[in-house]
Amino acid sequence: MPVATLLPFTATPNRKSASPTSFRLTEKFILLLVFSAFITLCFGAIFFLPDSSKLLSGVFFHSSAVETNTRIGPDSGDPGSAGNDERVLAKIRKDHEKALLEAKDTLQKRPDEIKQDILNDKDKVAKESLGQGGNDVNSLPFVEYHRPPGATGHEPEDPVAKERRAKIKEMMKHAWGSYRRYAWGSNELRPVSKQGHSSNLFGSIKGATIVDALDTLYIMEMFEEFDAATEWVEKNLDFNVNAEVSVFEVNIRFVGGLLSAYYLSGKEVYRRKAVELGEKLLPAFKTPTGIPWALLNLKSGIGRNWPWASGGSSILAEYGTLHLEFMHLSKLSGNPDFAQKVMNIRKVLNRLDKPQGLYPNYLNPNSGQWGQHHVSVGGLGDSFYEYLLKAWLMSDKTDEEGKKMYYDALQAIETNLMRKSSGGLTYIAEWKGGLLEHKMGHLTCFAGGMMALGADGAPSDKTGHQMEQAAEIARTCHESYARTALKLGPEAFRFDGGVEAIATRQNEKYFILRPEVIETYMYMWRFTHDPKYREWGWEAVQALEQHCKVEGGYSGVRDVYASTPNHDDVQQSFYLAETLKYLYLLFSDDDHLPFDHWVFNTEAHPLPVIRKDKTDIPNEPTRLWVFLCGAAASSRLRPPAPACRIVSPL
Ligand code: DMJ
Repeated sequence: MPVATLLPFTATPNRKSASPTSFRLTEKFILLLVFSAFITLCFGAIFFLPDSSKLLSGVFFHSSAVETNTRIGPDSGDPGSAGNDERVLAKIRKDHEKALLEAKDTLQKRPDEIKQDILNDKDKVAKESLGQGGNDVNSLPFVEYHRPPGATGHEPEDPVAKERRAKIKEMMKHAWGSYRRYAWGSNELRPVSKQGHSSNLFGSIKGATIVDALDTLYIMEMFEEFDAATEWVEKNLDFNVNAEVSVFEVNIRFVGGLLSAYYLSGKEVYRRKAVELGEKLLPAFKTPTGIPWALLNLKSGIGRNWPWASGGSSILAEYGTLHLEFMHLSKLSGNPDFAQKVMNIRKVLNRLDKPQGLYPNYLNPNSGQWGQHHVSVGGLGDSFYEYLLKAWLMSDKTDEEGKKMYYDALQAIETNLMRKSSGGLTYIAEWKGGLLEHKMGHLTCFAGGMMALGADGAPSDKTGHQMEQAAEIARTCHESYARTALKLGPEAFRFDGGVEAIATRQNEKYFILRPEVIETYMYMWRFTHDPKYREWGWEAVQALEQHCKVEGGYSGVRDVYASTPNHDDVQQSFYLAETLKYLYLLFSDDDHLPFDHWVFNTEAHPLPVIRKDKTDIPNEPTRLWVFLCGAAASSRLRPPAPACRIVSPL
């Protein structure tokens, strides 16, 4: 059948005039069939033909959207596609369910659990604000800087004090100027041979004298020198070294020095460097107990203990002298790790039995057990006790745990270690498994100052007694100087074999410019204003000038009992950090670095008291907003939208 015959309305010459009524029944049926088939086809086309606009855009308009989709493939989440709509809907549904579950969960929690969750979130955000892994010190949180009171002083009215104070500044100029001339950038100066000196305590970190002296330069208002030192720190102080350092020494001198320089000057570089170095020290705490290693390779993060330490132990005066600096590092960085690490040290110590209430100097970081039972308030033990007291003072007297540990320890020391010689000199002996060695180190002489500082807070009316003990220790230590030829104190002195406050062994007769005796004079002067302490300090100044001063700086001496000095050719960095600073403060008025605002770390670096009412401290680096929007709890560093209910800042 020709096609033309199947088309009902196609005119053909012979049918043009034909009437429809003239179709036969079969023809009508065929026409109906064709017509309905055509309608079905058109209707179906609506559903099955591709979308023309898309088809056209794909063919004629090479749009970027199409290109992008082609590149990233069919599952790329094209929001226009039906599959993606499905996925988006599914995600919304899932998030909604999750939020409901979380809200339900939160409602079932106890308030303390909710608080802990908030703190965890806060920690997390604080860490994130430090960058990945908490290591990016360039992204430290913003801290508003407020200089604590008394960063610089003024000339004393008393003409003698004024003149003596000026003299000590001259001494600092000589020590610093010589270092700058002969050893700039080295850790220390050899003042006799006029060259640099590096102790392996600092690995290959450089510039110990610069960092240790920063705050002394500042408080003596040697600002030109301070600026030169700042420039050196900015350009040269580098902690990216593949070297093993003493965690304790690096902490007290470098971290402490940088923190003080920050608090005195407000210069950000010091905060940044302190936190950077602090982060580098954290791997030292990777031990089974969290008691840190003594030595740490700053690159590999591998730690170990001094090979000579009893049974692989860590040393009390080392792991116990991190607290002040680490609390400030947490404050300035927003990273709670520092504080947690040092608080954990206390936890370990508080779990252990203490022989007669005493703390042995050796503790194994793997087993958490004491090593040899050797107790000392001098070398190996000293600054642990100092930091317990100062942690309490630095916390604005809120750290009750530190306070209790200090006064309990002091009581045990008084009972078991403090003795009076037949000549009436009070001293602090060393304790070895229950037996006393009647020897007192120069280092132990700091205890006079510590006891004076703590006397005011002593329990059960012991304030007066502790002040008396402090004064007795100061007197004994002064005697140890007065009984030498050079009027400088030996490294250790004994109360046995018929002698009192005298070194009997050749290897204990040296003086290396240490500060502890002068430190005690300074505290005693501040608390009593008894002029003898200034006189004793002045005697030490004269001896230093006479026997330690050389053309190229100041040097230690090998034998304080010899009539002429034999120089050891080292100008220790603590001479500038501590000895000269304490002398300067001894002849300054009490409002210079006042004790109610500042606490000195064990290297004499002043750190501000952290106020409980947060009034004068630059230490609120992060403010975390925790809020409820609908049912979902969230947290972030900015305030939430007004519609949300704020749960915290707490
Ligand atoms: C300083 O580094 C510190 O005072 C430390 O606590 C003990 N020894 C020296 C100074 O003698």
